Amino acid sequence: MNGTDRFLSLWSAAAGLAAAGLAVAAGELSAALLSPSLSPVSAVGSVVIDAMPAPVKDWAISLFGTADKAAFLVAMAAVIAVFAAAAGILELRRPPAGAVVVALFGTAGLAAVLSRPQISVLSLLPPLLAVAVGVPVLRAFLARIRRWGAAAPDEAGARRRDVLLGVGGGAGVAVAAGALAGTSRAGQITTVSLRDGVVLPAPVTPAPPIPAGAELGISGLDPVLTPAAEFYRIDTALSVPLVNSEQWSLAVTGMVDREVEISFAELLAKPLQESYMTLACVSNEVGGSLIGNAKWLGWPVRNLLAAAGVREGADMVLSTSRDGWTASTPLEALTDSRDALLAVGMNGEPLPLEHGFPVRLVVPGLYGYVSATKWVTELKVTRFSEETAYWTERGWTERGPVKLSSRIDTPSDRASVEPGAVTVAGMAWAQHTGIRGVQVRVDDGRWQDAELASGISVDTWVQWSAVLDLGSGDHVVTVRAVDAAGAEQDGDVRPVVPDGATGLHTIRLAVR
Ligand SMILES: Nc1nc2c(c(=O)[nH]1)N[C@H]1C(S)=C(S)[C@@H](COP(=O)(O)O)O[C@H]1N2
Ligand SMILES: [Mo]
Repeated sequence: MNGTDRFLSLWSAAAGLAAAGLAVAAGELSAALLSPSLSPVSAVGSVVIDAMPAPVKDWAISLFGTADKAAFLVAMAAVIAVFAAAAGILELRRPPAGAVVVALFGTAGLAAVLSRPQISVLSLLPPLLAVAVGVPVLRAFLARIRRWGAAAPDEAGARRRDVLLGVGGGAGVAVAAGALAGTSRAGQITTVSLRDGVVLPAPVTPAPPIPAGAELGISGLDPVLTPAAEFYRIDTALSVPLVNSEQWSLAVTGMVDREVEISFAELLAKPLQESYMTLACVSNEVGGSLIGNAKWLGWPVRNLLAAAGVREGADMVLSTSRDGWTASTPLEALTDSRDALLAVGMNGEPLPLEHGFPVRLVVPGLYGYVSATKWVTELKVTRFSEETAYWTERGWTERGPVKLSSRIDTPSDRASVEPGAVTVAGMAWAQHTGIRGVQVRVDDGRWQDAELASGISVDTWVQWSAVLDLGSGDHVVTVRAVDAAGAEQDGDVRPVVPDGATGLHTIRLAVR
C-alpha cells in the first residue's frame, strides 16, 4: 500500500462513519417523530441487554453505577463506529461489501425492532429509512473518493474538495439530526418519567361500579370499557406533544372577572371525581370505530370557571392545546350539571401521552372536536360570534352535539353463518341523553326489540344483542336505536361533514 492508498483508506473510513451517522440519525429522527418506542438504537440496545448474561450485567452496573446506560450507549456507538469505518474501507477495496455491511446493520436494527413488544407497520420505517439513507450515501461518498484517487494532478484539488464537502457536510448533517433526535428523545424520557411518577389521588366522588349486566360477554362485541391502549386516537399532532407536568399550567382568560391559573399539583389537590364517559369522533362513519368508553378522573370545569367568574354575555369557551389546536365548547355544557371534566386520569392511570397528558377536557354529549381538548393549556371565555375553533375554520359546524347512533359489532359484514338462531350484537349511544331501546330488522321484515344490557350512565354507550332466526340465503340486518327522550335514530344517510354522519348501520350475511 502506498501513501495515496493509505490516504484514500482513511477518507473511506471517514466516509463510512459519516454515512453510518446519517443512517442512524435518519432512523432515530424518524422514530422520534413517529413514536418514542420505535428507536432502532434503543431496540438494539434492549435486545443486547436482555441477552447479556446476568454476571456481565451486574459487573457493568457495579462498574458504572447509575451511568450504566450512558456507558452502554457509548459502547454501542463505539461498536457501530468500528464497523462503519471498516465498511467504508471495504467499500473502497471490494464494493459493494461495505454497503452490504451497512445493510446488515440495518437488518439487525429491523430484527431488534420487530422483537420488541407492540410492533406495527410503522415500526419498520425507522430501520428501513436508515438503510435507505446509509447505503446510497456510502456509495456516493466512495465514488467521490475513487474519482479523487484516479484524478489527474491538475484535477486533484477539485476532486479533493468534492470529498471534503461531501463527507464533511454529511457528518455535519448527521450530528445536527442526531442532536435533534436526542433532544426530542430526552423530552420524551422526561415526560414519560414524570407521568410514571404521577400518583393519582383517590376520587372524592367515585364512579358507581359498572353494573354486572353491562357486559354481555359476546365474542366480537366491543367491551363496554375500552382499554386505553385500544382507545382510538384522533388529533392533528404529527408527533405527540411532550408536556412537562411540573411546568404545565392552565389559564382561564377572556370574559372573566379575574384571570386564574392552576398548576398540575393544584389540580391534583382538588376534590376529584370519577365518571364513565363515551367519547366519539365526528368523523366516525356509520358503523365505524372512532368511539370509545373510559373511566375519567378529573375536576369539574365549572369549578374553575366559577373561580374566574364568567361575565355576562359569554356563550363559548375556546380551549387551546399546547400545540395550538382549539375547540369551541358551548359555555352551558361546561357550567351545567353534567360531568364536564378537566381530566387527569383515564381508566385509573394518568392520561397516556397520546390522550393528552397531563390534562385534557372531556364533556359528555359533544363530539371530541368541540370539547375534548388534549394537552389543554388555556380556557378563553368568549362568544361564538368572536372566536372560531380549528375545525370550524375548516368547514365543520361550530357546535357538535353527538348524534344518537347504533352499530352492529358481530357478526361482521359479509360473514357466513349457519341457518337457524344467529346472535347479533353491538353498541348504541346517545351521550348525555341515554338509550331507551334498540331494534333490529332482517331484510324488509318487522323491527324486533333487541335486548339491552345494563347501562353504566346516560353518558356512556350500551351493549345490545338479539337472536335472529335466519333461513338460508343472503340477508341484510339493520339496527336502529331510540334515545331516552324518545327520539328515533335518523335513518337518512348523511356524510360525516359538517356535523356527524347519520344513517342506519347494516350488515350483509350469507346464511348457508
Ligand atoms: N390538542 C388536540 N386535542 C384534540 C384533538 C386535536 O387534534 N388536538 N382532536 C380532538 C378530536 S377530533 C377528538 S375525536 C378527540 C379524540 O380523543 P382521543 O385521541 O383521546 O381519542 O380529541 C380531541 N382533542
Ligand atoms: Mo374527532
